[in-house]
Amino acid sequence: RYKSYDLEKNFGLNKAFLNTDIYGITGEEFSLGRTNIQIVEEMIKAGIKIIQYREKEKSKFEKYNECKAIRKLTKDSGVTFIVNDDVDIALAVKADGIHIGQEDIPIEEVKKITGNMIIGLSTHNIEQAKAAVEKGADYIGVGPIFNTTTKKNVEKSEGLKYLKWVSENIPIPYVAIGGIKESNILEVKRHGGKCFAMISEIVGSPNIVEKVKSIRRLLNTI
Ligand code: 3NM
Repeated sequence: RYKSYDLEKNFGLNKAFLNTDIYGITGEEFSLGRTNIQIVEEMIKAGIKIIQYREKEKSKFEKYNECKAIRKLTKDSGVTFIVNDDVDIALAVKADGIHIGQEDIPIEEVKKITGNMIIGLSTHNIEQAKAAVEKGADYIGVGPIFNTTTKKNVEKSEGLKYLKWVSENIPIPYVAIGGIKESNILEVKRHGGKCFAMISEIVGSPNIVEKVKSIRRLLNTI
């Protein structure tokens, strides 16, 4: 366990929101013609409890409008809503959290702006994971576990080996991400995965409710 971390201080907030198996993320280009909003509706129907809005192509205005609608859908169904990258949009729509990457404004600065909103940070190696804990991330992304073409210019990672290390050393919640599919998810679970983020595998599925059911059945076999 990573020593300098104050478990008491941060865990109160964390346990509830990441005590879940599947972390849903939007990705309209893989959504078979469905909109981000339609995808979120399907994810909610499927019983996904945490959903991140991730959209790299649209204008702020379009993103804001979609997030406003998604905020309503998630609020009405008790789903945690996280916005990727855009701190201003997260604040404007009163999202539950913000997710940032290594190339964004430093997490300590974001925390000053977002107060006690949940803050997640993408990490790709041990040093980044340790720094994330020290700087007060509420949870970290751990990836890419496998090759993925969904995220452009993603930093390389030792994947499963890095995940295993995190599972044994990092006290805050962590989400495995990158190339995770129904076909390899048990391998990820065997390397310490507890919460699994998938974009293409879920939004690219014609029947999200059935896909999630099938993944959950599989996860329950080990
Ligand atoms: N972040 P898919 S990998 C958004 O390693 C994202 O931090 C990653 O998409 C990271 O499930 C990734 O389609 C893409 O592979 C995940």
